Amino acid sequence: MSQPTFYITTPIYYPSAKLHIGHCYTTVAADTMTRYKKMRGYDAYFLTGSDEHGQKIERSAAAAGMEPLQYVDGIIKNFKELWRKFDIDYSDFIRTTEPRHEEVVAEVFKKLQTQGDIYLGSYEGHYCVSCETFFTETQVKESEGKCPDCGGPLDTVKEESYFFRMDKYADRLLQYIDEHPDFIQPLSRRNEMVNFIKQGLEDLSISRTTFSWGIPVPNDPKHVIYVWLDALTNYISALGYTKGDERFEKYWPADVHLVGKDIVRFHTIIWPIMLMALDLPLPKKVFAHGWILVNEGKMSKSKGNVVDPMVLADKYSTDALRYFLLREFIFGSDGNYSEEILINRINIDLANDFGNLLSRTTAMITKFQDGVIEAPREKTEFDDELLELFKTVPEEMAAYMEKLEFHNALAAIWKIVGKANKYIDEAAPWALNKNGEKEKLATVLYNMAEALRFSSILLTPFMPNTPAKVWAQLGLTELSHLHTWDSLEYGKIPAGTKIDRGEPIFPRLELPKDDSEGEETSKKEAAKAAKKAKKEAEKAAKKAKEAAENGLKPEITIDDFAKVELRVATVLEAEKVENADKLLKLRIKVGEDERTLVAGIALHYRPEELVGKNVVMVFNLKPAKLRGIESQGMVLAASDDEGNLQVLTVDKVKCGGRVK
Ligand code: ME8
Repeated sequence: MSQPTFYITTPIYYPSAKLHIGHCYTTVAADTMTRYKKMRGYDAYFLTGSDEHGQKIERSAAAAGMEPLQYVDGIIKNFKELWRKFDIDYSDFIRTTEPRHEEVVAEVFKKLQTQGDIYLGSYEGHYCVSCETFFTETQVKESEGKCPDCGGPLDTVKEESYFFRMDKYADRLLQYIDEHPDFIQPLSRRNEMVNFIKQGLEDLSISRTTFSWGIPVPNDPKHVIYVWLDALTNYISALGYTKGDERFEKYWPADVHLVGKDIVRFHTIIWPIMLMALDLPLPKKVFAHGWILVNEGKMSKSKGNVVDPMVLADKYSTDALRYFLLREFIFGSDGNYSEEILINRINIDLANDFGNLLSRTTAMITKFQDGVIEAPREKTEFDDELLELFKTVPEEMAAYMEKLEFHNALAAIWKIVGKANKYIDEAAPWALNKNGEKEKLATVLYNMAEALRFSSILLTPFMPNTPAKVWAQLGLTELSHLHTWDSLEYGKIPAGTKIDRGEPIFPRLELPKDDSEGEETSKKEAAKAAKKAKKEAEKAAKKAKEAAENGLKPEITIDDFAKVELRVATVLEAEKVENADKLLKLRIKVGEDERTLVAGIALHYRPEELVGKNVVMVFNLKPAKLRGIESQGMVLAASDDEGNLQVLTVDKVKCGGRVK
């Protein structure tokens, strides 16, 4: 059987912008997916590159006193350096200024023109140089003369232009979207695009005469080809389309185009229509991820809130950053970034959970078995659950990867990590050692090592460097056949393996000190902040109204939330409240404090089921009398429309712990 192929792309980035973690997000996702597919036996091809033409670049180069190509050359060097630093193992990096690309774009233009899909007309309208996008009169009216996408100034353009007949293909595209439910993802984007197409597509202006930094229109060089028509073609020019290149046959259509949500329209309307006109198959999937926000706003150079990935990479490891990007944010939704969130994620998941598992395992194998992994011998009552996860988690992770749900794939891997840490606490190898139960001890230590091997294999696509560190400490470096997907079977570590305990792989990090205190805020900044606050208040009011209409509570700030003190409480006693079907009276302990609570959960829990549980409660709720009993706080529970109710419990954090 021939090897299955997988072709994935990122957008090609503009070299005028400084790359930030938003760009790394897409690229890390594509790299992870490629590594994962390779691990599963695919011939995976990953394309990225740079989008180097257009008025924006021409202007930036002029401002820097350089020729455009000279200007972009320098920036592309930095791009490549960044990708190297993040272990981005692309198969090809395409620059739209390369002849191999320019030739294909010219050929595509000629073909579409010859078959009558491109015609010469005149364009009068609005153009945003920053977004390199044309806008219709209606769009501009709605945005009060500003760019509807970025809010920046618009140029009024009146010039002779070539047009691409988009409307001709609108029905075919709608039908395609309808017949291919997976084509545009997530679903919300798909609905948005369908509505957009149904409103009617205007013919697209695809050439410009007012600047020259672009690919000339064949036989009419006073026009340059519209930068998006040029850029989108990269996905096929890189494969040698029209050149008889076997890569085109092999990899097209693409399995996934990863894009940010701001450029979905180009990828799910213009691009598919271009492909239909070229009589080429459409990509199987366009997946739009959300934005990484800083203080709820999109990162941009003009706002000065750009987070530089090089700086972060030097401070934290790129493996940790790659993990963070794909674990913290839900691929498809927006998410807020701060250094504090990053550090917490590294500390909790990597230092505490994963790093500690390695430290504990290697420490105990060193101490109790002279640094040798022995064969598992006598079973313990705690083994089964962990061994069951070895069977189920790989497939669970694989299913999430297919759906590009990276955060869930990582959460699945963490089931093994979490369970293994709990397993240590339950099986207590130190006690087995003390009691001379060597047979069981060997089993527990072996299973801990296997948990590390399994999780490291599954983490390989996400963190290209960390697994090697684990192999080294477990003494498995030379046994590369135990690092593969196919080796995900319990019991593969040979008995007698000598481990090599090393330093913690993810040391705990300190949160940075807040140095904003004492900073002088200039009047200008204060005015700007006031304006922003007003705008935010208006936005919040609008959101609250919408939320109320949808039966939801209004949005709150983190400060609102911080007023609620949530704590872990152990239930000491529980009994029914007389003459009240739904109420249970609980005696709980929170740290040193003992309290009485009344909870409306009697239809879902028998009193004895709750005793000993660590529940989550609102600690600073004003006491209230219920059926004559003073309830000092409230137990949290989740419920759904089907009448299920479940009290929130935690199993690792001790009584008195805080919930944030
Ligand atoms: O749009 N969070 O290039 P570009 C997440 N050249 N993603 C972000 C982001 C953020 N804060 N900021 C930007 C272009 N992005 C075109 C593409 S493809 C044929 C041509 C993402 O340099 C953004 O959503 O502006 C988009 O996917 C990519 O970075 C855009 O980079």
